[in-house]
Amino acid sequence: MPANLPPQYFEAEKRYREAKDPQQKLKILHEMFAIMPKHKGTDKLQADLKYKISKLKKQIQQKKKIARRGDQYFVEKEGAAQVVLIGSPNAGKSQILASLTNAKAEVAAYPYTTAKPLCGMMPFENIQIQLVDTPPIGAEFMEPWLAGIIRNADLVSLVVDLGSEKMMEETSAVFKKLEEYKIVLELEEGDINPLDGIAHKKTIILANKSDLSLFGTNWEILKRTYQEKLPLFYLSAKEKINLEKLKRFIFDSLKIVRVYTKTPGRKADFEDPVILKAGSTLLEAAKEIHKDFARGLKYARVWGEGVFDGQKVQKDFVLKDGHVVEFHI
Ligand SMILES: Nc1nc2c(ncn2[C@@H]2O[C@H](COP(=O)(O)OP(=O)(O)O)[C@@H](O)[C@H]2O)c(=O)[nH]1
Ligand SMILES: [Mg+2]
Repeated sequence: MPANLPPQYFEAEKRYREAKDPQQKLKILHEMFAIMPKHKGTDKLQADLKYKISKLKKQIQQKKKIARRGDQYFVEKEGAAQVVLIGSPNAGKSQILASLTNAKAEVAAYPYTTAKPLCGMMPFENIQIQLVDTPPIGAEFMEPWLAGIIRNADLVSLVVDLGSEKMMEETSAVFKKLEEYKIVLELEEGDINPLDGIAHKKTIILANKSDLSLFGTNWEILKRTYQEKLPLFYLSAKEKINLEKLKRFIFDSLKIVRVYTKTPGRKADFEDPVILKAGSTLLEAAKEIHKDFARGLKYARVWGEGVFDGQKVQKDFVLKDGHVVEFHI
């Protein structure tokens, strides 16, 4: 049966797509639901809208919770993941934020320009990744609240200054300072041991200023010292060397997958992926969307890498980046 949607519905849908504020989006979704004629032909569309509404409500609720914590500088997570940029003074953290996002970071040749965290959204393909710029860390200084921000981030990017004569000293000072705050920078994220409270943070090293003449020497030293421990990547934020590859590198390091949901007989929504940890199963994806979804889940049909089109899969099926999923409840 055709849905026969009235023109007001399409007008509202257009406003929905253009709206940026989650509260506004939610209002429009309710409006769309009200306008839509309720009959067999719109069953799937109704379910789709209900799902979008519940997901958005959940997101808004989550934001409120975080805001209520009241920490002076707590950066609310936004987008697919949060990546914090840390490092010694003048390494180019603010320049990286400025080059990858629309944020107006203050870049300056003197240290301590950045006194507060500042964030911006880095577009990558169809998602946005949040970058957080922070004040410098050195042997003798670190803002105490920075520890909370690092602990909370999904990924730590340690920015290293390839143009500095003191690159190695500056870099090891960051590791040491963080250990005073019970933060260890590591290859993989680890659980916090309740006995020692140490946070093991998944970290990548971004070696910046590859345009400078010390690059060759310093990059070799850096690799020799750290390549067994942490993933390394060089770039020049200022001269825009390797920036596109950097976005991919950050995305890959986050180990997240994007899956797209569809309802039977309709196309997938490729604009609004569900973000999951790599290795997540179908059941975990369902939980991420809505607890009712997970409770009633029978099976799903999946399209994409490693499956044939519409392959029927069970709850323990591991989803891959780009998979299209049709849940059957
Ligand atoms: N040559 C060069 N200079 C850079 C690069 N990135 C940043 N800088 C310079 O390094 C200085 C410190 O940069 P900034 O982003 O403020 O460093 P932060 O203290 O880590 O935030 C500024 O003078 C920048 O112009 C780069 O890729 N190459
Ligand atoms: Mg700065």
